[in-house]
Amino acid sequence: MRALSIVIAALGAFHVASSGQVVINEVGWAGTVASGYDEWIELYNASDVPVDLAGWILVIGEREIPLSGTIPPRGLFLLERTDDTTISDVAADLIYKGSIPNGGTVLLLRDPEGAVVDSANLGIVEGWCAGDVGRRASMERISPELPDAPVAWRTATETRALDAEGNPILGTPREENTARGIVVPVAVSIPGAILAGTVEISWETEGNVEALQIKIFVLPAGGTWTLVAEGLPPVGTYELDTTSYPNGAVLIALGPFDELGPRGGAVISGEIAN
Ligand SMILES: [Ca+2]
Ligand SMILES: [Ca+2]
Repeated sequence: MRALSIVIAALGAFHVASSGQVVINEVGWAGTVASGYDEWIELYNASDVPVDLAGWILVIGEREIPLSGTIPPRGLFLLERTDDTTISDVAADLIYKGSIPNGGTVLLLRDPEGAVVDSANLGIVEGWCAGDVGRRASMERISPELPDAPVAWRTATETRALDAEGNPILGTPREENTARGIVVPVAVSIPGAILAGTVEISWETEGNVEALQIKIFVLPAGGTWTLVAEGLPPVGTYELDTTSYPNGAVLIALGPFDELGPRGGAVISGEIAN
């Protein structure tokens, strides 16, 4: 019963809906060792049918990039900036123009009807959920099922491709994200979707949970993600005081973290009504 309520909550967290289950899977916002301008982005089709990207738009900050081409079922799609040598040993699916600011921005994926079906870095005040400009490491989504949130992204630590000068890239362009291999299941529940006063959030992390700490983030309506608790045990509860947030839609993200970033998590949508 508990598991069922969790699944529903997780699906409900796709507040941006999903028409094709295409997600922004990886963002090479820091560029590469060869050039900080050599940015790249990877999309993933999490569905069992091909998706024709004609009419789709990837929004990077204020810039709109029209997409074209087809992503096969469970397939990846690589966008390289300016030319195909950005990732020198992997063929791009689409070449685009325009920069991704190192200081952070929001990426949105819009389907032909204009619906926002996914995002990356939404609700972040400054910088990025993950990635590293010093090592030119990408920001990998740890699971396509996990909605965009601070628990959904991790800095890439492995190499699967070469940049324009033949240097290894910390990232996995057009390859499955290595971060997916370290996901620890966590079940999260709240009493209901309407939240008032103090609300108990409970969670259970499965598997090898040594050296993991739970972090909880809250994204109020029209606001930004805030870390509200950290250093919590793998199984536990937390009393969230909702009265400090405005009434309206709210997302609560909870996940186990190791020293390098999130290892999984859940994003629950609710509505604050005090
Ligand atoms: Ca290439
Ligand atoms: Ca990848």
